[in-house]
Amino acid sequence: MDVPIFQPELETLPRPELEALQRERLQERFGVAHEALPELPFRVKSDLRDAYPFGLLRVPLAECIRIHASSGTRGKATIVAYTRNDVAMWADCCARAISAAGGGPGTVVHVAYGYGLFTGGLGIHYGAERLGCTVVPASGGNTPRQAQLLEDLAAEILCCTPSYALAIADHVSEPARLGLRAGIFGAEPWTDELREAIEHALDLAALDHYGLSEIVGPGVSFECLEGRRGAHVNEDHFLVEVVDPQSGVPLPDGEVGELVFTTLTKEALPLLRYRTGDLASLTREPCPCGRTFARMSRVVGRTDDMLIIRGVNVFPSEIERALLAIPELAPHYQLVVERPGHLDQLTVQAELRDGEQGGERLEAFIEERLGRALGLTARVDVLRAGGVPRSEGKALRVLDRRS
Ligand code: DLL
Repeated sequence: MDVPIFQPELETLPRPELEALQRERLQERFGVAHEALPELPFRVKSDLRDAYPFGLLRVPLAECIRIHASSGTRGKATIVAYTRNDVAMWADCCARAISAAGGGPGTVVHVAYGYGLFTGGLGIHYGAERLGCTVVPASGGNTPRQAQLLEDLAAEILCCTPSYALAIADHVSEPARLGLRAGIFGAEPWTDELREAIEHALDLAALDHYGLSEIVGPGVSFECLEGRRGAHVNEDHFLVEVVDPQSGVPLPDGEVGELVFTTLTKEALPLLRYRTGDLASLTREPCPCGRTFARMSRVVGRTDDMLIIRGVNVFPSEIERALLAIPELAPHYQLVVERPGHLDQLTVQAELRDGEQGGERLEAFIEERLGRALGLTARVDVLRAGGVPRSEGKALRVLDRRS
């Protein structure tokens, strides 16, 4: 496979040079020596909330050309701002990702991430323009029309949340009639099992894409077509650490912990050691694509989305993996947690594939499977095809009705 690299002089920089560049930028931006980093305090989301809206800006607001906000699904939204240089750097980061998905000048890129305060739409859009692609700014919503546009305009790359990719696929009868080659999917957790389901439903290579508004938006890390085992962190702009979520002590490569980022080039809203709440591991092993940037694993969970059900720790991703291994089920589900009396009750709402038969035997079988995978009793409701609500952006997987 020969996929061009957008900025090879940076993306394939030998690691000693890359690390020297990081040290230099850390010193220049924050006056901090790299060795001193593990001793420094963390920044957290509440620092941004407390400084709402512009308390952490390091430049006058008049020098900012763009405002975005985090989706605010976990409390009040946080405001982020970008200088002109920040927007240009961000576009480069997203252009790298699109290039790694096989995009280039003239590639039709369909962006179905939401446009607006959410960073997904405009972030990827600027990256695609930077690369010289032909961008279809579809945004979210009107799903049947999305499917029609994909076919009519022959987009080769689809960008949206993985759950929305599946919702679009509901309206595609013959995936092979679309010209899709790759998908850039992120903004929410997903598993390799869901990757397979999407690849099958849309006949494309599905790539993971990670980012968060506080750091920049999309473009923090991206998978390449050749590797497809972890997302390259744009390490010339974002220094990444993985720390023990309890003690805050940095962990070695390969161990799962909380991702912490330091922005090395951002002007408007630089952040030193920002704790993301996202759990993943890192590897610096070489990748067949030639990029030297460290790769992060999939986000396996969040420090705050672990469900504690009757004392048992459960990550929604474990349930996703168990459900998607059952051939009768479609890749849509929702988890409902209630406390009808004194005890928590988890109900897993799964969905039948078109043409499959449900019934009590299937439900009992799934309950048994989940029991073995999670060490926990869950009630299972198998809904007819189309029964689980579809999302247009980030899927709402968990309805916690306990409080
Ligand atoms: O979701 C930015 C983005 C847009 C990323 C488009 C990728 C594609 P926020 O709304 O601030 O920003 O949400 C950030 O979403 O801390 C993770 O918990 C989660 N997240 C983002 N990408 C992934 C991913 C955007 N690939 C929060 N896998 C992050 C798992 C992800 N979780």
